[in-house]
Amino acid sequence: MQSSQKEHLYKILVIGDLGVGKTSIIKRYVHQTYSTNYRATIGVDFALKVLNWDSETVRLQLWDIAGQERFGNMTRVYYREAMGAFIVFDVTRPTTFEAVTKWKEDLDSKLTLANGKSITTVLLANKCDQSKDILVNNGLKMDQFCQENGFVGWFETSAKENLNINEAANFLVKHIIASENDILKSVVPDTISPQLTTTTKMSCAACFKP
Ligand SMILES: Nc1nc2c(ncn2[C@@H]2O[C@H](COP(=O)(O)OP(=O)(O)OP(=O)(O)O)[C@@H](O)[C@H]2O)c(=O)[nH]1
Ligand SMILES: [Mg+2]
Repeated sequence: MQSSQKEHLYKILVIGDLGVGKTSIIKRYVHQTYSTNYRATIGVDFALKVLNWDSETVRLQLWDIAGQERFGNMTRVYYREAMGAFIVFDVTRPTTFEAVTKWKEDLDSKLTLANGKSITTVLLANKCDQSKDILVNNGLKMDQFCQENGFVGWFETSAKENLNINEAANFLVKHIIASENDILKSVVPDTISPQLTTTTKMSCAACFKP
């Protein structure tokens, strides 16, 4: 029965510099469409993607944040309660890769999970249909960059040719579910510890008489 199915709702941020392809990636992922026209996002847009995940339902609430917001003060508001993020750059424009660490710092400084860790973040090297950038071709260097900067992984994507977008999303969801279990584990011991201390003080049986 559908009503007995477990459901997850995750807020996912999609951030990165102007024109790197955030909106195109989301449109491709959610609506299976692509356009060469560029219309800059103003503020934030939303999209919902529903996934069947084993026998459960995962709803991804995708927050498509305008590249120009890096220079504004609204990101703190947009980031609130997100569980995961994609940081996107354009492989044909090195300045958008340089901005990746700025976006990551902005995110980590404004949002942490209940266990104090930063949210699960995946790096997307988009427009890989256009250019084989030296940086991205050197996979080892990218792996190291991810490790040093707190990304769980990276993917070469193309919204135009529909490359690796589903794979990147599944990878992100898998890591979010793992981190959610981690948070639950870290919270439970705190709630039961007061009961443990009372049991050590049960030296006087009379105290427990009605
Ligand atoms: N060749 C190629 N072009 C792409 C790809 N993804 C996006 N584009 C093009 O890049 C331009 C910008 O794409 P958008 O998705 O609007 O970029 P954005 O990151 O949402 O930009 P802002 O909303 O301004 O932050 C558009 O003209 C797209 O057609 C891709 O994978 N390959
Ligand atoms: Mg956009």
